[in-house]
This record gives sequence, structure tokens and C-alpha cells, in this order.
Amino acid sequence: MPSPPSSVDGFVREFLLNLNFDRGVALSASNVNDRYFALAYTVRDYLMARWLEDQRRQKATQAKGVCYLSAEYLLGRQLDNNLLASRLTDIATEAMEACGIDIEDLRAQEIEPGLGNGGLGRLAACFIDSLATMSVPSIGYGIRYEYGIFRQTFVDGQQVEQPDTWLELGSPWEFPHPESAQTIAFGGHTETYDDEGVERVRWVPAWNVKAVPYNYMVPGYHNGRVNTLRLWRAVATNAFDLRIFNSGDYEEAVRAQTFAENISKVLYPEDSTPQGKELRLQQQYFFSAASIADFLDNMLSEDYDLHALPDRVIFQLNDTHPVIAVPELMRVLVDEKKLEWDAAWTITRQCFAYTCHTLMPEALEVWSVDLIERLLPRHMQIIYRINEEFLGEVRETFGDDEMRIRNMSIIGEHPSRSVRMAYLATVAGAKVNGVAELQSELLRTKVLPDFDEFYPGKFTNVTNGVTPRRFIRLANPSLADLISEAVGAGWTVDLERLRGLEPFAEDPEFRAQFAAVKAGNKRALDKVLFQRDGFRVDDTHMLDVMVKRLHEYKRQLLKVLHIVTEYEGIVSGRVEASAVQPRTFIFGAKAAPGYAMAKRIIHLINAVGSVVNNDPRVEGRLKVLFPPNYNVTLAERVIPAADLSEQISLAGKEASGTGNMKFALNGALTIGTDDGANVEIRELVGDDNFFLFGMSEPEVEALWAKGYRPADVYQSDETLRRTIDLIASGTFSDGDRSVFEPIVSNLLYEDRFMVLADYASYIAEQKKVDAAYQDQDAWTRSAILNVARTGFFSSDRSMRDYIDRIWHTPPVY
Ligand code: 26W
Repeated sequence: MPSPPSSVDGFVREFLLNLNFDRGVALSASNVNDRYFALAYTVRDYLMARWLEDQRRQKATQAKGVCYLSAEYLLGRQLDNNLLASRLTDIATEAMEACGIDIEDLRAQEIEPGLGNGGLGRLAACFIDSLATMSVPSIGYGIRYEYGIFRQTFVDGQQVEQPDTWLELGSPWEFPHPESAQTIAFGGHTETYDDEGVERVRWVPAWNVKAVPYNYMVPGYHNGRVNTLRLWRAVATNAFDLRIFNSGDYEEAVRAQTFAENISKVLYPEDSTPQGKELRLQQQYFFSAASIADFLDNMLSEDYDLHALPDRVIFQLNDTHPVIAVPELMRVLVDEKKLEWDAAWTITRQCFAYTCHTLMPEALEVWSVDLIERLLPRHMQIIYRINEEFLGEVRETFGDDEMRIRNMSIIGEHPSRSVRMAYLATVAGAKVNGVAELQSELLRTKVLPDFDEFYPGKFTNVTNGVTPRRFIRLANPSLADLISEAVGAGWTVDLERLRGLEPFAEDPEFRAQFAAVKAGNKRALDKVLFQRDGFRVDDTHMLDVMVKRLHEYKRQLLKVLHIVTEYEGIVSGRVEASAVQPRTFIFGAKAAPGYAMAKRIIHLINAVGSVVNNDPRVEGRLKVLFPPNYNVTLAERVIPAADLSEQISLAGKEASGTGNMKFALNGALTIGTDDGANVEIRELVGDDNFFLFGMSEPEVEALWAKGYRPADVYQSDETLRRTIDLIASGTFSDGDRSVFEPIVSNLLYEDRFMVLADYASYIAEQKKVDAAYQDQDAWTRSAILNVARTGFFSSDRSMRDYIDRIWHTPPVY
């Protein structure tokens, strides 16, 4: 392992050089942004030699590597991470001190690249961190959105979106390479031609854009490895000939340019509900095609035999967003490289694997045949042929079972002809995986059972994970130090070593230290939230946290019902305020801008907060805090301070969850349903250290089958009735009953996610939580056991699973 630069003086010198020669300012005249940039450049400089060497080696060794194709990377801030990876944290801190600079101010200057919506994007970021740390040959490909996930603000308690201008002041972490741009074509038509007696197809596109790569360093932790994340930016081609605009005048030409550059302008903020927008398909093809071309052009040696491509690369499809890469690789192999169709298909089927991140039918992407035909006419032909041959094979196996053929067809007919991207990915993928045991099982048996029967062994599970570097070492330094004192420092790259903490759970001294860490984290959170939002966090309160995208299936509403139930108990006089366990409820959640119900729920949370927080009868024992704009940076502050982690989705809906893992690893206890990775968390930590409630997935199914009538639940449960009536009465909306009426009537007459069905069980379990919290020492013991037993959820382990079972890409040291 390389050693870190040893001298603070040397670091100061480089910092000042960067400040002078790259920023063009003297220290005395520099502002915080100059200083942040100069520090970032200095860190970069230390990583540069390794990065160049690793790029050279990836090509020279021709070892098999992973191309991770993902439309989203929710990276979080880079400065701290890169300092940590390169062991420069202490030296940089001292060097800044020597210059009279508080490094904290520079950290705060960085705007995180929010190039993702939530779990899927953050998972991609954890994975590339692990791949670098494990020295696996790999590259992440994605899109350099000019605007990432919107900045959330609240106006009168309601969400208002602001553009995320993360590039406003530039980014010191990116390296644009316009000289390595790829040209990406769209539209037009296809024609056949005679190529020395062989009939071939030629695509004659109507317009094209340049894809300019922006490289980012992905440093491994303490191993001197630096991998690459390559994000594509759309730029108009010089000869931007857009026939659809078909005009010579200047204004039109500029408009055409804007049209091209729109492709990488903004991240779609829809999470789980694809809108089927043309621009989105353009984004998907844009980055998929650029990535494949980049790999084939730059990573293969001149004389490479494409038949051996599967020995060289696996393209991992992060959900269906990059699935258009499948027909693209076929097009390149058949039309451009002039391989036989069958040979190309054999290669392609070994070069892709597909991860499915959902169980929600509406989240499975489909694209209308008309749209694909218009935008990518050659790809549509290729998809037809893939489907034709696939259905031929299905017929051979299953006979002319037309029902089954229709069900399995890559092209669906209803309500209109469209391409089912998950099916295409399943047919093309060497493996298909879900992201937690339960979801993988449901994917195989309920969502794609015909495919499982047709392709035995293709379906597998790889349970998600999170990087312990960012989510323990950086986010929770005092816990990290405590762990290292107890079990040594090796846990950061071998998280199963946390097991060594188990005996410490029985040590009163250690428990006291652990509790002190938690209390310290609450005080640190108090400081952050006060500065950020004017909120106060009382460290004598239990901190009850629900942070994740706002979605009905995740059931933030159930959490609200619990809070209102507690509040109603106090204000109705049935419960003494002094008898209530003091709790602070923290929410963090963005709603997709077009998701009306989700936005209404945000409004309700804020409304309940402002009533509960200001009612003297509550005596300050219940507090609801909803800091706006939950992001990776805030997650790093909130999660280490939490006592209770809310993972309360309807069973069978949350594919995995990854926040659940971060909380457990930071010593929060979980209240959760038997859903996603909660199941595995509970198995590992044990029933005594997990608050389980609610129906299981089969029970959910059974209740639907029997007929679910939420209004009946309401009628038969007095506590629930009082709770809902209080919301319906206008108490949280200045007496205006209409504001939250849609929420109430939806709960009473539809309740797709069975909030009411699980309410009683949730409330009962929350009582157990309150009781358990009374015994602080026992609670801390459980919290320690949560940390000790969840080392499984390192993204290093996820990577090992992918490598062993799907990719077959061993580390190259
Ligand atoms: C707009 C189309 C669309 C469709 C699906 C956008 C985004 C999605 C994603 C699949 C949503 C997502 O982030 N899924 C989450 O993936 C995480 C990582 O595997 C899981 O932990 C979450 O349970 C899952 O909801």
C-alpha cells in the first residue's frame, strides 16, 4: 500500500500553488470557494499518478472488467471521501490550520452532486466505492446532468422545487475530455444494401449529438487504487444538421443546439413511476450507446477478436434504464463489425446482466413501439428479431400456448404496442437479480414466473449493501473510533469483523461509551439542524427517524397516524403528557413533482408538526421536524444520531431498502415490516433486537383475496377513528376540512397500501418501543448488537456476490 505524503509543509506548498496558479488568487485575497477548489486540486494531485497508472493497466492487462451502466449516481460530497481514501485527512486539516483556514468551512462549500433520485442511485455510488476498494477492474458509466435532483423547499408547508445548480461554481472533481467525444445518432430510417453478396442493414440517422465524457476519480480506500466514473454530457455537433428543424437561419440553429444539449440537462425526478417521455428515452440511449462505443473503442486492443468479448467485459444494467444498450450492442456487432447475427447474439447474451430494483408493476419501464421506431428505427428492428427468435424458442419448449406466448412477448399489445424493457433485459441477460432475498423470490415466482421456468438458474439474488467508509467512518467518526478500539481498524474493509463487538455488548463500560457516542451525535445533529433550518434537537428525546423518498407504499402516512394518535391522546386528556416518552420525529423526503398525493402527505406532515410543536399541552414531549431537501449530506448527519429507524413499507413492496442497513450499522433499532432487506436484518440481529409489526407478504395477499375494506377497520378501531377524525376535522388545516380530505377519503375507501390494516399492530409495537427505551442500558445493548451483527450489509459483500455469481471479474492487484 502506498504511504501518504508525510509532510504538512509539502501539502501547504501544493495547496498554495494550486490557489495561485489554478485559481489565480493569493491566499489573502481568496474566498472560501477558491480555497475549497485549491484543496480539492491538491487532493486530486496526490491521486493523479495512481489514477493514470490504473487507467493504463486496465487496458494493458486486458483482464475482464465490469462496466456498470447506471442512469443515476447519488454520490454525495467528494472532498471528505477522497481525503479519507488517500489518508490525507489529518495532513490536510493541519495544513489548512497552518494557513489559518478551518477545513470545516471548505467541506461545507461543496455542493453534493445529486445525480440520482434515491436508493438506486446511492446504491450505484456505494458499488463503485467498493469496486475501487476491492481492486476490481471496473468503470461506472452514466450521465452528467447539469441539474441533479431538485432542491426541495417548503412554502406554507408545501413542497416547492428549485433547480439544483450544482455546477454553478464549477466542480473541481471532473475532467472533461471533449477530444474523446462519441457521436450518438437518432432518428431517420434504415436501408438494406449489398455488401459483396451479403445483405446488410444501414441506419441513416436524421440527427446526432456529441457525447463528451467527464471523468471522475473513484479512489479505493487505503489501497492506492483509483477507478473511473465516466459521465456523459450532450453537446451539439458542429455540423448540427437537424432535419426536423430544417432551417438555415441563426435562431433556428441555436434552438437546435439547445435541443441537443437538453439531453443531459436534467435528471428526471420521477422515482418508480416512469413517465414514458421521449427525452428520457433519448437520455437512456445517449449514455448507453456512448458507453458501449467508449468501451469498444478505448478498452480493447487493436486486433481484438469480438467473439471473445465476454471474456473481457460484463455490462451490468442498473434497472431497465440502460436496457437499450442490448439492441445497441447487437447493432454495432452486426451492422458495423459485420458479425453474423447468431454469433452477435451469443456474445451479447453473455455480456449483459440485469438488476431489477422494484416490485411495483408500474415501475417496470415500457416504451411505445412508435416512439422507438421514430427515435431508433434500427433498434426497433433488432428488438423485433430478438423477440421473434425468443418466442420461437418458447414455442419449442412450451408448445403453442398462445396465452403464455402473449405473456412472455417482449412486445406487449395492451393498451398499445410497447416494448417491455424488463423482459428484453431478462432475455438478454446472462443473469437477472433482485436486490434482497424476499424481492428476488417474488420477482422469480410472481413477476416473471414464465421466464424462471424457461430459463432455470438465470434468476438470483444479491442483497444490497452500503459502503462502511462513507456511512460509518465518515458519517460517524466517534463510533468508528470506538469500534476500532474494540476490534481493530480492519472492519472498514472487512465489515464482518464487527462481530467482534458482540461480547462488548455485555460490558457496562463499553455500553456507556457507546451511549455517549449516540448522545454526541444528537448534539452534532442539533447544531447542524439549527444552523440549517433553525430546528433544535433535544438529546433527552428518543430520535425516531423516517428518511426516504415520499411514496405511498413506503407509508409515511402510517408514521403520521402514529404521531397524531399520540397527540390526540394528550389533547383529549386521556393520556397525561408527563407520561409520554419524549420523542422527536424526524422526516426527510422528496416527492416527485407530479405526484399529487405524495405532495399532500408532505403538507400533512408539516401541518401536524406545526400544530404539535406549538401546542403547550404537549409540554414539548412530542416534536416533529421535517428538514427540507433531504440528501446524502443530511443523511450522514441524521442517521448516526437516530435511535429508531422507521422501515414500515407494506410487505412485498420495498425491494430492499438501503437506509435500513445504514441505520442498523449506526446503532439504531428498527421498527419494521417483514419487507425487503428488513427480513434479513431481523434474521441477523435477532427478534429481540428488532421491532417487527404488520402483515407478512402472504398475509397481504390473503387479505386482498378475501376483500379489504379499510372503512371497516376504521369503524372497528376506536383509537384509529379518533386519529383519523382529528385529521378530518381540520385541526391541522386551520379548520379547513377540505385540505386533507383527499388523504382521509383515500385511506377510508381505497388504501392501496393497507395503512389502516397495519395500524393497530404498528401502534402496539410502538408501545413496546417506548417501554424498551425506558431501560436505556438494555436499549444500548441491543443497539450494539445491531452494529455487531449487520456487517453482512457492506457493499463489499454485495460486490463479492456479484463477482462470484454473475460477473466473474476477480480483483487485479
Ligand atoms: C422513472 C423510472 C424509475 C423507475 C424505477 C426510476 C427509478 C426507479 C427505481 C427502481 C427506484 C429505486 O430507486 N428503487 C430502489 O432501489 C433500491 C436499491 O436497490 C432499493 O433499496 C429500494 O428498495 C428500491 O425502491
